[in-house]
Amino acid sequence: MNEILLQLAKCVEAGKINRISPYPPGMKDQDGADEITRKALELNYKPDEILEGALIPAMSVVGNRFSRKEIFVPQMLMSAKAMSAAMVHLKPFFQSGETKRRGTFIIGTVTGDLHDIGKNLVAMMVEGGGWEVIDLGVDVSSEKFIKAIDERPHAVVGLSALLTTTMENMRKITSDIKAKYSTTTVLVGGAPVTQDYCTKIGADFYSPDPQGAVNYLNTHRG
Ligand code: B1M
Repeated sequence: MNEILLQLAKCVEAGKINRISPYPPGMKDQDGADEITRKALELNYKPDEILEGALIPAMSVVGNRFSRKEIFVPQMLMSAKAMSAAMVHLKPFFQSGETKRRGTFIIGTVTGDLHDIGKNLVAMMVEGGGWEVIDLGVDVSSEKFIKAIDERPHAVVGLSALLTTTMENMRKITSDIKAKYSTTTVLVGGAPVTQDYCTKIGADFYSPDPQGAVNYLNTHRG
């Protein structure tokens, strides 16, 4: 891999956001994902080259380390933040349509549920996997999901729930979505959710962690 892309990938893997960020201590006073992405664009690297050649592989390394329990939520959050700092510079190119994304992923925490830490991680990792992400936030009803799908009918949908009570709302949301858009793929996740539950409610895929969702999207839809 080219030197500057390697440097950028290293920042994302380590969670080095920008020069002033004190984390990780071993990279103090060094440029972070923010500065290096800006530099790469100034050197005429293409946004998709930066995304595909540095950010996506780095986030994939991070996601796999998290799945193997080699790192934990705080480290993964720092990596996701470093990736977001890089994406700030790339987003204008993607939004202008100059550079293509792999697809659109609509995500939200289901009706009645206000937990968003896991959902945000999934959103960040999927964005790091090269997808456009529409984050509908928390306490999201069937109507709100369907309105978002109306606007992007080819999108894949992700539902997150953290409570055994609100998990039941996944069933209704999945069936409401499927009633209107039978071919829309619905992914489910969150601490109380299981593969068995996913199958029972007619959702398409269950992942216990963000990387599983990214792998599924990139293998089956990307
Ligand atoms: Co709440 N809470 N909480 N809470 N809370 C839990 C979930 C609980 C297990 C704590 C406990 O009692 N031990 C319990 C649920 C019990 C149950 O239903 N079985 C609980 C409760 C009861 C409640 C309240 C009802 C408390 C009350 O008011 N009496 C209340 C409910 C509010 C509501 O939602 N309506 C409540 C409120 C809150 C806070 C607001 C204070 C806060 C949320 C802040 C926020 O999210 N902004 C909070 C928190 C922080 C927690 C705990 C401590 C941590 C949750 C978390 O963020 N985990 C939690 C106890 C615990 O887990 N130790 C607890 C870290 C996060 C990275 O993991 O969200 O599981 P997680 O996401 C993972 C995976 O599940 C997966 O990827 C992530 C990374 O691996 N994943 C997906 C998630 N979504 C996915 C989607 C996918 C794929 C993977 O595809 C689409």
